[in-house]
Amino acid sequence: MILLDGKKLAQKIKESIKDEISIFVAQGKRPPTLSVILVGDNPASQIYVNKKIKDCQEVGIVSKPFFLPKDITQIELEDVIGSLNGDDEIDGILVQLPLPSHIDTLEIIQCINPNKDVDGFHPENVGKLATGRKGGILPCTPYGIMKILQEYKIDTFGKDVVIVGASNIVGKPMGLLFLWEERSTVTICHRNTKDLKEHTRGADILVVATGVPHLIKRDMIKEGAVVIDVGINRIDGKIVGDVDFEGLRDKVYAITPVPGGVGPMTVAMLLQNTLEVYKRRVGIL
Ligand code: BQF
Repeated sequence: MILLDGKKLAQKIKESIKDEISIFVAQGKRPPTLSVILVGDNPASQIYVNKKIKDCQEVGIVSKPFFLPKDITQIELEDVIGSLNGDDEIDGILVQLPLPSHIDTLEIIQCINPNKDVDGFHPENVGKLATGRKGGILPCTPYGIMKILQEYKIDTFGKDVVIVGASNIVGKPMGLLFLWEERSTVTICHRNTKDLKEHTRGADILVVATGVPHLIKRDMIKEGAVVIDVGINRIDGKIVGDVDFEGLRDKVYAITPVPGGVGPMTVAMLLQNTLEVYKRRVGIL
């Protein structure tokens, strides 16, 4: 069994981002700048935002945090984004999800300048992903998963890929990315899928992003499959994935651990996207 060490790969990517930025700064350029917006006090969101701020600092990206009250109105939040859109010193805008339920999330995402949309959630970037057009920004988690597969030389050509979970953040963009250049045959399963096991057992590559702890059991996969676990579930103090890692470990070809698998790669690709939009803005690309 090959352990797909996302933490190690994320560290390597962060090193190269750091080196690249230090060269730009030595040339007298301003550093990349990412604004990070957190609305309310969701504890998990606070942890993620703090991790992103810390990782920015580690690689030389200036982060500008905005901690906004949970009762902020739609218009007020849109105004904050509007002012960041118009600020030439800001390269990237990140709105931490989920937003409070009185906020229309899709409407907020639409307000972000697509050239500053480091999460890749704006419809213009989603459209470019869907049509295979270059020049868009890829969503961090699917992008990070592709980097893991590349790093471990796991070819996607002609493979049967099954994705469990059809979210706009992971499942759907992941499917579109596997479909690029018609490389893989993609099935996306979700909560209304009739017989989940029937699909997952056919997967050469299985990506699971459901938020259901240990949903995927040993009898649900094919021998020698590659299993990518996107789940992060807190169960009495312990963090577990959507995959029963211990049950699967001697049946798979390769598998990501939780923690230390996909999660660190998501944050690394956020930094990568921030560097990318910075280079476009400053005219390096
Ligand atoms: C690790 C996220 C669900 C909902 C909103 C490292 C992260 C997580 C795990 C992290 C995630 C998940 C993030 C590990 C960002 C990934 O060592 O295993 C890093 O910070 N993530 C988010 O911003 O919003 C979420 C999951």
